[in-house]
Amino acid sequence: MHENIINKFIDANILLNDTAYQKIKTYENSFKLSESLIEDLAPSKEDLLILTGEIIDQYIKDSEDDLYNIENNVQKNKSIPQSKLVSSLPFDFQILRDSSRKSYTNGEIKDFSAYFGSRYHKLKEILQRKKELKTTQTMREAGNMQDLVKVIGMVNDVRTTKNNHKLFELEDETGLANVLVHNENESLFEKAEMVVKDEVLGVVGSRKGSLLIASQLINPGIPRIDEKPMDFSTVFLSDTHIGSSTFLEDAFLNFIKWINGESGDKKQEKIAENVRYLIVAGDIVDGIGVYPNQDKELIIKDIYEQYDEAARLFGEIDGIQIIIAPGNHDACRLAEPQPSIPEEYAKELYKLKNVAFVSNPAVISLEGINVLIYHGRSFDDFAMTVKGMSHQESDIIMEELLEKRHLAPIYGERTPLASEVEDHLVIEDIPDVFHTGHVHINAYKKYKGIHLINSGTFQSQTEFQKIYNIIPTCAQVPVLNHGSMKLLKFT
Ligand code: D5M
Ligand code: FE
Ligand code: ZN
Repeated sequence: MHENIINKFIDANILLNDTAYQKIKTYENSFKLSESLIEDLAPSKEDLLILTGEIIDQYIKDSEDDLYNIENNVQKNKSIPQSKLVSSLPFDFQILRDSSRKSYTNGEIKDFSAYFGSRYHKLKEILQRKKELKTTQTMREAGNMQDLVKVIGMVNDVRTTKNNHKLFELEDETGLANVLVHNENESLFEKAEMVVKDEVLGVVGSRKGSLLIASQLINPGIPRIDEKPMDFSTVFLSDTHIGSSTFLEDAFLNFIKWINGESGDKKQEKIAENVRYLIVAGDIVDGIGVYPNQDKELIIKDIYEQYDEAARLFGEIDGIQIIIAPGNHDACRLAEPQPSIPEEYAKELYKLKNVAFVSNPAVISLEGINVLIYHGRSFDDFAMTVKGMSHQESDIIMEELLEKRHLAPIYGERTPLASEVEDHLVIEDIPDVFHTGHVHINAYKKYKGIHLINSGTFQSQTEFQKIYNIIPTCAQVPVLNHGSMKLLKFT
């Protein structure tokens, strides 16, 4: 394990001195600390960084500094909150991708095949940009070849053989291939354990009878991106579940006071001054009839009144552009892509001048920073089917979604997908920020230069979550403050 850590640092051109090594080794979560040190400090290819104990102490201190507790310490003698001055600048906010107006389906079988065709072609094109997959064979051609074979296909089926090898059925328009990944090939086998049904994958291998023995599994993948400067701040929310008796109203009111510049210490007030945008990634209200006996936990039992209450609360927020996407509790079609919350349910919210509604998923640009918003329903499927994945660490799932370039590859499990003529869940452009919710547990990681953010919840544990042993992290709000992550805790 510890040798593994050292090798990871060496691969990233970072050498550890003895004290640095001891500090990492004895840290509570040494694996996570190593990962973030490598991500944040990684020198360029030609440089070498020597990591000392002092650098690590400072790094840990700075990270802990990012966690603030905001008690209800309302400030007196305040004239105009600074946020109002900052927000007098015009917002530079654009919706880059929104499926609300493009999404039509009549649910016929021919749409179903068009849908998978669209997914396959979009992802194949991304895969073929890779040098290993510039020239590939179709499944039919590969069936007649003896030596090295390169194919691109959609995974129909994933199985573990009785000898504990992995076997996939891979399909393109011309036929099928049975791909075998030997368990002796450890690193390849590890990758094979991440493969899920209906993703699109490149395979390099050789034929053996009716099998294709894989030597490489290739994801569409993403490159490392350069971070763009951000001279403003964005607040990320999701899963407020307004209308539920478990909605933490007091903490939320405290959050509103902070964002309006009316509470918090000097440091927190400074962050609030910079906030120009607030994104809500779904489940803004608790909805009705979402799970059995939900009504027993509702304080507002009418969906229209739930949105009225949301309008009352979000209406308190001043001088900030708010962007709202739906989740599986909102009054929307459940099948993804979900169109934006309909105006008929949320009349009062629609009256607020500073609120915009987008689909789930959606891509928006905030002053040139591209944010991919996705509620996160497919996390349930990943947590249930992929070894090592869980609701607790949605950042690991988010990484894998980016590498697969698809937000919800698994069809027909917990995530309902609309069989459209176009697959809107393919991740076509690399975002600067990937914002999700749904799991009710905060997560943050910088991955290949992209901020992966799960914004937690303002709902305490429900009866349903007790059954699944989901322990939510409540009222903790991530803020990307001039490009650096702060987590503000509201009590
Ligand atoms: O989701 C609240 C929490 O419950 C979140 O952690 C995901 C989890 N959840 C929701 N539905 C399921 C299913 N079907 N299986 C497993 N876990 C699930 P929310 O969308 O707010 O109800
Ligand atoms: Fe939720
Ligand atoms: Zn949800």
